Amino acid sequence: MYKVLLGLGTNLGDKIQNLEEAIRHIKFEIGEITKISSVYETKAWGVVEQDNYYNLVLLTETELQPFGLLSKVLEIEKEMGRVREKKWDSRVIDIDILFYENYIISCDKLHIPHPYITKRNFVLEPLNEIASEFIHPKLRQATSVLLANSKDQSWIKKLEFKPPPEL
Ligand code: PH2
Ligand code: MG
Ligand code: MG
Repeated sequence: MYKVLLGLGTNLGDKIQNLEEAIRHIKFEIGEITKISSVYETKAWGVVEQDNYYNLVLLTETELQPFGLLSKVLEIEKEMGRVREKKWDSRVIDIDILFYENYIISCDKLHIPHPYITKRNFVLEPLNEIASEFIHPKLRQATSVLLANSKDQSWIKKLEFKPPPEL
């Protein structure tokens, strides 16, 4: 079993329902979810005039290899009705592979660790909630240190809602 940290984001439609549906897909098609962060409301990063996002990070254990996992993630996004037009367009669901064990992979279609982790509090905050001591394999620093050093000034609001792991 391989430990994988995924980042989820949504800013279209019923955001809580989208997160719950994605969690259900992940559980059945990727692997058991062993940790899950709270949901964080965040301002759309890198784009203007988009609805706020709901973001969370979860830890799953899977038998899938990195590229098999990527295909599965894209399949789930598609099944949930994601249409890809412009980069960073609003989306019903985005599932990003943040870390796969301590692997470092740099290919056209797959970059692990996810290249923007350190630039985005909407990833660092929820990641810190469930994996504060996890060491970034490239930067060799713990999540808590990356968050403390983050230059992202955007606001982030932790919601009361935390998806139940038994969804
Ligand atoms: N995802 C993006 C672009 N901007 N902003 C927030 N707040 N949350 C996201 O998940 C997000 C974003 C591209 O994947
Ligand atoms: Mg993304
Ligand atoms: Mg993505």
